Amino acid sequence: MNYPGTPELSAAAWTAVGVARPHESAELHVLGQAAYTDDIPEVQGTLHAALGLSSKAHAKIVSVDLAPVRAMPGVVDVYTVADIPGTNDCGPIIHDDPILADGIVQYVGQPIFIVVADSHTNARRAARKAVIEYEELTPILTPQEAKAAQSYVLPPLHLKRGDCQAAFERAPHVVKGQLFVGGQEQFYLEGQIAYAIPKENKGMLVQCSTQHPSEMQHVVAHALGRHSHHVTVECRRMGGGFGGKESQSALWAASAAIAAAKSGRPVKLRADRDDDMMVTGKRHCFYYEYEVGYDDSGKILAAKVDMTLRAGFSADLSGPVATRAVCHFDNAYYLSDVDIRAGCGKTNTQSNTAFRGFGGPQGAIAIEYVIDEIARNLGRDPLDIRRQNFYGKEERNQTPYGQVIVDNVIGELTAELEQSSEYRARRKAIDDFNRSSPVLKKGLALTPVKFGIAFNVTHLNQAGALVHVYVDGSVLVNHGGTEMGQGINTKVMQVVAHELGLDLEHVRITATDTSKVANTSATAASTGADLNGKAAQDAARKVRQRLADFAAKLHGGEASGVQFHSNAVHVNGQSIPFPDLVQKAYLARVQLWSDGFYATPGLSWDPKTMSGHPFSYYAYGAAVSEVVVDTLTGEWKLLRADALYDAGQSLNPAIDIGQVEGAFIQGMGWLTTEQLWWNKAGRLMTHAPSTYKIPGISDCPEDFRVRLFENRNVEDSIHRSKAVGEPPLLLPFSVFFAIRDAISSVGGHKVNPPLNAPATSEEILRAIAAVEAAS
Ligand code: MTE
Ligand code: LUZ
Ligand code: MOS
Repeated sequence: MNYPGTPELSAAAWTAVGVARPHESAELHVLGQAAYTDDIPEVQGTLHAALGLSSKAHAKIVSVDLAPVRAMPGVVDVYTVADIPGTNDCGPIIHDDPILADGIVQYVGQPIFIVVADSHTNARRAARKAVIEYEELTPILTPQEAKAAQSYVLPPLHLKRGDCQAAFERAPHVVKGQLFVGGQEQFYLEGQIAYAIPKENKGMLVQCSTQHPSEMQHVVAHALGRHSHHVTVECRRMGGGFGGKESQSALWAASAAIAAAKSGRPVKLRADRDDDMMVTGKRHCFYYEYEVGYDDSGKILAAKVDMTLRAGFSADLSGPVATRAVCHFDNAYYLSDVDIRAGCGKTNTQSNTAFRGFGGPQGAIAIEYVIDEIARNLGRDPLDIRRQNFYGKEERNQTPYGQVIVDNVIGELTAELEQSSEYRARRKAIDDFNRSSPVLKKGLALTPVKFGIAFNVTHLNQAGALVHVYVDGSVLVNHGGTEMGQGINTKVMQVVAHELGLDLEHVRITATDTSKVANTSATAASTGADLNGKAAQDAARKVRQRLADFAAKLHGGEASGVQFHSNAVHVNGQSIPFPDLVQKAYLARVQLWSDGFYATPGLSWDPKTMSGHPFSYYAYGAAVSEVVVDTLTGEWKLLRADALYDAGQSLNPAIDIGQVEGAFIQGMGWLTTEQLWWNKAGRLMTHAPSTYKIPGISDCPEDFRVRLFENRNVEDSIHRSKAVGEPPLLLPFSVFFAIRDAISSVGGHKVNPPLNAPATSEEILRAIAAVEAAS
């Protein structure tokens, strides 16, 4: 292998991590050459599948006539629950998630049968022709209805600390109210897809767009009544996952595999956008009832919240989502006496699932809403009330669930942002503007973020990797994480290149494959680079150690003195090009590949008491947003946003800034324009981009200043970096509260605008009317 033009650097100057590098597939992305699951060349004889969906929210199935489906052009076969060779279940934790409806349907969009045909279009046309008779049952659609009916998919969660009752009695002021925060569709650009190819002797290869290949492997094996070793799942990349492909790729993988097993032919199941939105779960909407006591300075003395999530018809990941919501209700604030409840309301809607933040955003926004109200009630700037309640460093530093915070930088980070965004000067300018502007009103808000990093299910915090050094000196890495655009492969390549002293172009990463690294966790909880980076580092270090031993044996000196940098191995005063040493090592029969493993240390969690040390560390951030609202139409615009995010010692600042920007805009969409709306019969009416509005480029602020906070992880994370995938989704709380601030100016900041999320134009007008009526 040729290593052209690499400058000779000293060991100290050489690094492959901590530097801005383009995404490993950036060029392929823009050239249209990056292969997604649907781009894999189809095997001869491939059939195409479509799902037949329930048209009722809650009903017994009286009869299903599939003859009209079979009679459609191109149809090869139709499969129902009776055709599933193994278990009819694709639930990730609790087994309440049928692949195909069995006698009862529980939401509009629930799959009842699989039709396979000679083309995608023929399969879709045929799927609509079934004649299904239902006996309707009463549906429960909203979290409020679920709460009233005590309809839950899991026992409610309860976290208590201190003595709320006594603290309320001491509190001079109390704020009490309700809030509704809507859900969100993941809207990955590449929809759900699986392509199942039968192999010899019960083998099944499933190419699948998934964040969780190992779980797809297990679900497919169960559905087929086979062992895990029969099933291989592979994913080179996703066109976005955002949590929507953590558990809910399973239905598609299992359906394609069932059809492939039954027909004996390769089967591709690609959801079109409407079906994808009708069938799969979304971010949970939350309904909150809160009561918070505080003193004259705005310090919170007692906080009580009861959250009800819309779980949908089955448990899916709602338990861990609710747990994360409970563990993020504190956000950046010390709450001495708390009583936090969360109930996963069972409703006749899609089974809600992971979405970037995983309940964290829903937990934290409630306390931010309350703090916003306290500030208005006291006539103070909300930033001052926030600061008043921040976690301390030596005291007031234990979370309600018992973890002591040892890495708190929220004070410094917020102070830096307050300065750099000129928060105080702009606050004054906005007050002046609003006094002379009767229709257009501006608003400003600064909101902080603290986000716990680790799966809150402890055993999931593990990862594996393989590093192969080939005889020509080129390196191939395989790890258990999946690439969904977030740049995990780029970061893992950097980590391996760093260990072996190579430039990035000598390292390549292959598709995630259950036959390479076994028993992997989902790429989720923002831990992908943390876990797989460490596992790959472990593997690379083992190879490096063998090479160092060999080099010292060959050239003298201590193995511990051998250095790897500048694409060469430096031993006893000599520099040997990496490929040359590798070649010699191979001939000397040195093992040039290795596995690696990592398990995050120090984690514990007791679900019964809801206490322990669930997070490895916390990531911090803050953002300032300035908006202008048209009080006659409810239209608004984000004029400027400043975000400061703590990525520790960033592995790749370019990728991390991209993650912060993307999460900010995605979170802004959740809180403003993206509205999920079900009709009275429980049919999701916003199931396409025509009716569901995600942010476009014109919604991004012209003035968008994203920076990384200078920091270093106090935990021994991979190169002292911090996770970046999810936490910045909470930064656009500042947009929501800036809108609320603008609305509040209509009443001279005397009345708390009752603003639910998403703050659509209609919701903004409703809140303005309420403020005017109360002023
Ligand atoms: N970025 C892109 N471009 N696409 C995605 O689907 N998913 C987010 C985040 N950033 C996502 C993304 C979610 S939900 C998670 S949990 C993390 O990436 C997962 O990747 P990581 O752990 O490697 O950061
Ligand atoms: N916990 C968590 C989880 O914090 N984030 C996740 O994505 C997750 N997924 C499954 C189970 N627990
Ligand atoms: Mo992300 S919601 O943890 O996949």
